[in-house]
Amino acid sequence: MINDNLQQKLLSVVGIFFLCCVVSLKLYGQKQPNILFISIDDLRPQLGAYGEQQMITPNLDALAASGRLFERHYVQVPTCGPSRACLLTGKNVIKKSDINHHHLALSLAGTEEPEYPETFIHHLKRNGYYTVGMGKISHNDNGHRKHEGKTVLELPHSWDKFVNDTSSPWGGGGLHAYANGKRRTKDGDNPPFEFLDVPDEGYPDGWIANAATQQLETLAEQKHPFFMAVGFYKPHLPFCAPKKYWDMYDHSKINISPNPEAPRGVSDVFLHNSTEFFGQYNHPEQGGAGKRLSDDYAKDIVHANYAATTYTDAQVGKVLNKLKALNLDKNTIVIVWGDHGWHLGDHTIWGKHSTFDKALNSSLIIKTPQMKKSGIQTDGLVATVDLYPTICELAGVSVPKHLDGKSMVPLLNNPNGKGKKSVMSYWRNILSMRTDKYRMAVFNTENRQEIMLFDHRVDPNETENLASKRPKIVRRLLKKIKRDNQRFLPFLKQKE
Ligand SMILES: [Ca+2]
Repeated sequence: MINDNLQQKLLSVVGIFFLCCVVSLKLYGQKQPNILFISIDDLRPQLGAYGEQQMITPNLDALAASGRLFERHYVQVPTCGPSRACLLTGKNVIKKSDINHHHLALSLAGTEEPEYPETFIHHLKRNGYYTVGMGKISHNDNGHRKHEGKTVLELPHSWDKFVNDTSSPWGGGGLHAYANGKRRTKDGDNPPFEFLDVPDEGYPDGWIANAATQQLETLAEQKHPFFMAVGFYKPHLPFCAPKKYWDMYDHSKINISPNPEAPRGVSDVFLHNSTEFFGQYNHPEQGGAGKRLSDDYAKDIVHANYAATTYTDAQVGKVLNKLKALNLDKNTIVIVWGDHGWHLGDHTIWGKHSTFDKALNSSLIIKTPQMKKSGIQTDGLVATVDLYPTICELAGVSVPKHLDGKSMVPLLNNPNGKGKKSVMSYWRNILSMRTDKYRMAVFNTENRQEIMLFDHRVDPNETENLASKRPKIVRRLLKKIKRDNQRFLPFLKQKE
């Protein structure tokens, strides 16, 4: 028997509990976080925060110091469009034809609104978020494409608003841009880098930063939580920025790649001739697979890449400072994502499009309000497809079924937590898998199989292929690749 006094006490406790629930839900409702998503084109993990002493990236470093830096974030495809498609849909590519810059936009532009969300942005929009984008997010630099004679959004149902300032010298967008409204042309004189003495708005990312800060002022007045995506173009080729960013670096102290030679024992199928770099820009020297450039010219290019990265860092700083000035930083999640890595002469490659770590490992920083253990980086393995469920969890919205990724929130809460056991990446006839210790890539056609294996515990720069020396590990990892991937290269052979 419960006496009256105890019963009253119990009822009071239950009442207080329910009141607390209602109050906290209300508070939660009011405080549903905003999300600022910044994508930076071709940003390899080359920031001061990643231990790159030469880099001048104070704004991204400060973000990492108050958020979580992911040291081992791997993209699924080492090129712009497909990597962004994996980010946006939370799904791996399933066939070689998916590896096309316009694959996602071609499948979505002009379509009716589907029941299953077209992207995570669409999902946020359906769940109370006001969504706004600008710059290079899906693939095209202004978020639009031609479809049946009309200009339509690449992601037709994801955006409440897509900002594209056509009054800019480039008429909006800004991919492959030079100063004064010029762009790379098919047969023209296209220098790989340019540093004119112009203000930040002399190149397109200055315009993107201004659009983003103006947009934040509008968003600060709105009641709905917002998702804002800002897509910066640099350091994608051509490496361009106002001259002051070039001048910040002492040219004599620029280091070239620590692993400029092709790795020992690696088949040619894993190397390439850097056709984007050598084919689309004019150079005083010509390189190619297995052929190094002179150290002097390599130094010029590395210097240019660093300066273009510093320029973008400064634009990111403008956006983050505005977020703070508007007092939005207290309730805004900030994510900075690089769409893939880049070989700055590593392995004789100048560009992306490879299945080495240098092309697949890219920058990722996430900062959430009231983050625990902020400023401590994590070496847990994560994949780009993991961002979709991560963002859903942070935003407090449901996670759709059939995603290929896994939430990174445990690593946001505890940098020492465990990441994934492996991350798979895809490129033409190659599957490449990163585990805690190894990277193994398999080139596979119906007539030929080639394998490369690197032990990252002793060879982080991937200089020696160990596939023939470690047959047991190759067998084990090949089995795992076969098990984890059944769609992309379905005829993958098992080594006996
Ligand atoms: Ca890119």
